[in-house]
Amino acid sequence: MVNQQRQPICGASWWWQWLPIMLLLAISQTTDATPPSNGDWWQRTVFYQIYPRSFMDSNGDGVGDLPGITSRLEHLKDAGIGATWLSPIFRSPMVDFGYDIADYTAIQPEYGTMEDFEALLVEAERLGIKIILDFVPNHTSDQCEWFRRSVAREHPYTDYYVWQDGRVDPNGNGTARLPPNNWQSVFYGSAWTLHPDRGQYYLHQFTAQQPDLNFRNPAVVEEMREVLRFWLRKGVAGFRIDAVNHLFEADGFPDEPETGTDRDPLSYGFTHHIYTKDLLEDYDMVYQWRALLDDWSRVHGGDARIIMTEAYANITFTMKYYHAEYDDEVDGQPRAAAGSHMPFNFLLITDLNRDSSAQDFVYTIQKWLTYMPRVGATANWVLGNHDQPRVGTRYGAERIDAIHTLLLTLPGIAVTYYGEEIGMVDNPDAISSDGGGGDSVTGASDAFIVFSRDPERTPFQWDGTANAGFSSGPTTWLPVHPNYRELNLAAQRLAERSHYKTYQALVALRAHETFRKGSIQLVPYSSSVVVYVRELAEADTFVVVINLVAGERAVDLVAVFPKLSAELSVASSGSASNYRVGDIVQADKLIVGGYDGLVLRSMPLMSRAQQNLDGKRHPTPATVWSAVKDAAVIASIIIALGSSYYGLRAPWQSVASGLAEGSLKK
Ligand SMILES: *[C@@H]1O[C@H](CO)[C@@H](O)[C@H](O)[C@H]1NC(C)=O
Ligand SMILES: *[C@@H]1O[C@H](CO)[C@@H](O)[C@H](O)[C@H]1NC(C)=O
Ligand SMILES: CC(=O)N[C@H]1CO[C@H](CO)[C@@H](O)[C@@H]1O
Ligand SMILES: [Ca+2]
Ligand SMILES: [Ca+2]
Repeated sequence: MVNQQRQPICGASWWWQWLPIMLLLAISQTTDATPPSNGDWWQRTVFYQIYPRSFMDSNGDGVGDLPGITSRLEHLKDAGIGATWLSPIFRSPMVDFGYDIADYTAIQPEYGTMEDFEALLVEAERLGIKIILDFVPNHTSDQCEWFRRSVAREHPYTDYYVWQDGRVDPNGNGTARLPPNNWQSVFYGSAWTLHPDRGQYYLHQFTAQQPDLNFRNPAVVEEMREVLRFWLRKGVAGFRIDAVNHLFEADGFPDEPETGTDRDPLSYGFTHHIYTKDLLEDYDMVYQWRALLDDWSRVHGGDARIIMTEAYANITFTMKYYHAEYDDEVDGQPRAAAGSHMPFNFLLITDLNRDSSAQDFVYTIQKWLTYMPRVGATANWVLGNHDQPRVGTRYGAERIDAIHTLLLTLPGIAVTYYGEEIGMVDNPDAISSDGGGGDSVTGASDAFIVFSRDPERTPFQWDGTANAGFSSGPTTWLPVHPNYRELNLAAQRLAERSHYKTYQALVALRAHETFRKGSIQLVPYSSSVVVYVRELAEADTFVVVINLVAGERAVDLVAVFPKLSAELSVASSGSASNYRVGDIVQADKLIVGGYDGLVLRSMPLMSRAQQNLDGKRHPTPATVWSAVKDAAVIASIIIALGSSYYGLRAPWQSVASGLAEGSLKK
């Protein structure tokens, strides 16, 4: 009787037992079919944004500068960072702290000289750190020589900017004029300002001191190309391009349709920006700049020069920056154009915060991976910048390590804003401070800039000495956060565990080939726990467990990832975690502490598959059950991922190729 009952289970079980192994083989085969290369330098490294005013002051005037940056580049090396992009360092009246450029090829005097910049490049080269510059093509400062000459209608500058006559005011006395149309500035108010000397209105999508360049004028396009060449000759590794989706405006300057949701006609939300944002010409300009950089690298040799693009746009628009494929063909191949290496992914900033659930995290991360082109694209994750509250302020200081665990173990490139590696938080005192002009564009109504941006721009906290070691002067341009005596780099380097130590360890860990090339499967384990597995054939498998809430949580990882080894070793943990690196945990009964972020290492896939094949173990009810769960989970993942995007192949296959190392090679 007992035997009769067992028989069918064994009979039916043979293929269940083999299913996971067949799937494992399928995975390894698909991975072998497209051997992942080691990737280019920019696909392997962590990028770090330096806000030059706030990084390090070398001469005691309270303002950060280039020699200051040079003196502290060792810190980036120590953290494991391989590239940094500098917010604008060019000559500027600083109405928008350097995003209003008066001379694209001169250094702002308070930041130093061209020699200082060259010295910075030399030191960066010595340390193996790439320097990326901020390129602000949409507008210049109204103090720019080009603008002065354009106002005076001096050839060839007459049409360097976007000039229009005013409209006759229907309620006026006949000479009164109104702005040419209903377009608003991102920073509130009409996008048009009348220039009395020229008697015409000029367009400014940002502040009135930032007149938009006229990209429909080929001379302007060529000027900007020359700016890129100027800095390439100096030896920079590429450019981060600012506000790239505002470059072009529609011909004929038609009124924009009203949204109907915002009553204030001067507010940016009053209209749909269909004629001033995300125009097709914007993408084309990026493809042209990419071609310039690729040509440069071909002619001059050396590592690829790269483009990072900033555009707060919806996901379909953002993805178009990666590359274009056209309907026609060239030499029998579909005509294509490469674009941005990194269209900035702001989803961790715009779509998630301290109130987000595990489902929100999984959905948001999956969103980028789902919309990203399947080949020739590398994912990127931007956690912060100078326009956004800091991570500890947005997500809560207690989640800093957990969020860094996420950032640094997702597939693709990670971008860190200065100070986040030590868990700096916003300094609310910075709002009221004068700050040498304060945040001139406070009151901005764009969805992404709500309050003053100064609190997240305060000086880097190097140590516990006066001004946090940032400046030897009597004052600093923005007040140092009062928590600097406890929260500073020197203290965190000395401590056995700290935000910095966690960050540094994660950066080192992500050099592992599984993080660089492996697939990802994400699961909301519960509403408060995110888990995902990163795997690559013949390499270690890693599981990441993020607990978003204060309470301890019990997690049965085997229930969601049946192929894991029974025991896992801790590869990284948060600075307040109960676990230390090297601790062994049970995959089926893991207790994860409040706000902890854990990276756990499992045995490599292939060796386990091999063991199973060699061992020819007899199926026990446990192995049968685990195989059933295995199949059920895989089926649910296929359903979850959706067959239209992933095709009808194993989900692993397209996820792996979706991670797509390799730039769009031409
Ligand atoms: C007409 O109105 C404009 C603007 O309100 C004003 O500057 C100008 O002096 C007025 N002209 C006459 C003739 O009243
Ligand atoms: C992005 O906006 C465009 C234009 O409004 C629209 O066609 C497209 O569907 C949007 N994409 C998403 C994902 O909402
Ligand atoms: C994140 C970022 O760089 N934002 C900038 C976008 O462009 C405007 C105008 O140049 C700046 O004010 C923002 O700081
Ligand atoms: Ca200084
Ligand atoms: Ca523009």
